[in-house]
Amino acid sequence: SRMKIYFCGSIRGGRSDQQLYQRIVQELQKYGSVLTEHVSSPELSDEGELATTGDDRDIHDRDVDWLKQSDVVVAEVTQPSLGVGYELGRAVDMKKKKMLCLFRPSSGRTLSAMIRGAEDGKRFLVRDYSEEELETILREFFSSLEAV
Ligand code: 6K6
Repeated sequence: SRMKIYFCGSIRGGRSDQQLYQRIVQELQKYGSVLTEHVSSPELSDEGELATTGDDRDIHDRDVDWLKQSDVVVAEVTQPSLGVGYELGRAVDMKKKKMLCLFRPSSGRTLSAMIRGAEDGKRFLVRDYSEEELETILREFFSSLEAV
């Protein structure tokens, strides 16, 4: 069966990278099914509102459920987000999940030590990148998984 990919990106933390999330999700769909496509939705504001959604508890419980089901977690971590940090922390404690965090130094930001410092070179990877490297980085990441 296809690989299940959980994509994390900021929602209430701020939506300024939403178009990039869309590109990432499109690219990820080449490698498996993306459980959290809505993170890239242009209809989702930084209030995280969409008429069809339930309350925050439903969102949380459903997302943690999807996180448990996923094989791989890919997070765009340039725009700081409590939700993304929480998802990454929860996923670290779920054994056997492979995680890739993508950070753009061109933003002028410095990534949280709790994310940068979680890198272990195997299960938890942090990659500094620029947008034009996206395809290459994802290709390398997914081919390294096949080799395992
Ligand atoms: C409506 C339609 C789709 O989603 C909504 C409402 N909000 C959320 N839905 C699904 N996942 C969410 C929602 N709000 C936060 N998350 C999860 O937390 C996503 O998986 C993101 O990776 C992360 C964003 O956290 P914040 O703290 O930036 O909101």
